[in-house]
Amino acid sequence: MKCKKCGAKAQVNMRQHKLALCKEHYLEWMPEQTERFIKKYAMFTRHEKILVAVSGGKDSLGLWDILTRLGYQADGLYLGLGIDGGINYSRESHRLAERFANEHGLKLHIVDIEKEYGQPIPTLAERSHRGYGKPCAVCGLTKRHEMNRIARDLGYDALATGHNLDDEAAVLFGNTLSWSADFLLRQGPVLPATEGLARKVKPLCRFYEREMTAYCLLRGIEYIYEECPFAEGAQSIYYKELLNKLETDRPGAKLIFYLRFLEARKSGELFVQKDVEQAHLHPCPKCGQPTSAPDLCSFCRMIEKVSPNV
Ligand code: Q46
Ligand code: ZN
Ligand code: ZN
Repeated sequence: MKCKKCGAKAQVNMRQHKLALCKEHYLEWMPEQTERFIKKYAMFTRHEKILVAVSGGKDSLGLWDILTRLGYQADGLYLGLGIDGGINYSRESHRLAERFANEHGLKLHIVDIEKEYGQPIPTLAERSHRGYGKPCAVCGLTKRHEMNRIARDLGYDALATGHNLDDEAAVLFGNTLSWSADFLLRQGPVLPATEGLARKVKPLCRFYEREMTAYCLLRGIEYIYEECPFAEGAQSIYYKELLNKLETDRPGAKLIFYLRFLEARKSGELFVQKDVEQAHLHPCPKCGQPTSAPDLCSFCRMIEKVSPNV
């Protein structure tokens, strides 16, 4: 297989795009494409300050690297969840995130959940009795709350996460199976800012997971290979496997599934945009983030329940 641009030996073959590229051209192609998506979906401009949620994995570090190479003002945010799982997961991911920041002279904000709220995620989950023995519900709630808090308090214009096409297609697949209209309406490359909530953007949403892996390997970015130990058995992983089977037989199927959804939603043919939910939101009296609950938001309620003195 030869590079389509220079004829040298190709390092990455993307059947889904009918495109093979050598290392040099692949490392040019990824930022070019990212820039195209950022503009197409009007995610942010060069004058805006971006906060990248960095987990130490390939997607978030790859995203941070690409945005920096493109000349965007992008700082990082690492959330220390306090997850060990026998593999030192949080400590190792923290080390890699910090190492990347230091090597590239970038600013990384660090929030340690245990220091901030008295308990690491697994203990918060256990004590609040949420999530049927898995900490993921509490972890997701906490991550959303903290990312938004930091983005807002420190005056960032947008919060960027490293969700790739495999992540987005799996979520879309799950939401389609249950026709969850509210979730379908909110899924997309950009979620505009609303009162108390930062704009959220996903610049990698059109890249396959293997494209991100190839990018990090060819760029020499050291990232944590292990998934969070609690991810095992997650429904999203099962959906990813199903979609991968489909993709093997029909290269490009995952991308078409996601892109056609975005088109259908934009055209308004399949989904009717409604603003009802927005009307019921009010700021949480404790943290100020919008909530539809009558009093405190779910995050503050969870923290109160677990540690009444915080
Ligand atoms: S939610 Fe669950 Fe993830 Fe949190 S506890 Fe791990 S698997 S990190 S994306
Ligand atoms: Zn080439
Ligand atoms: Zn609150």
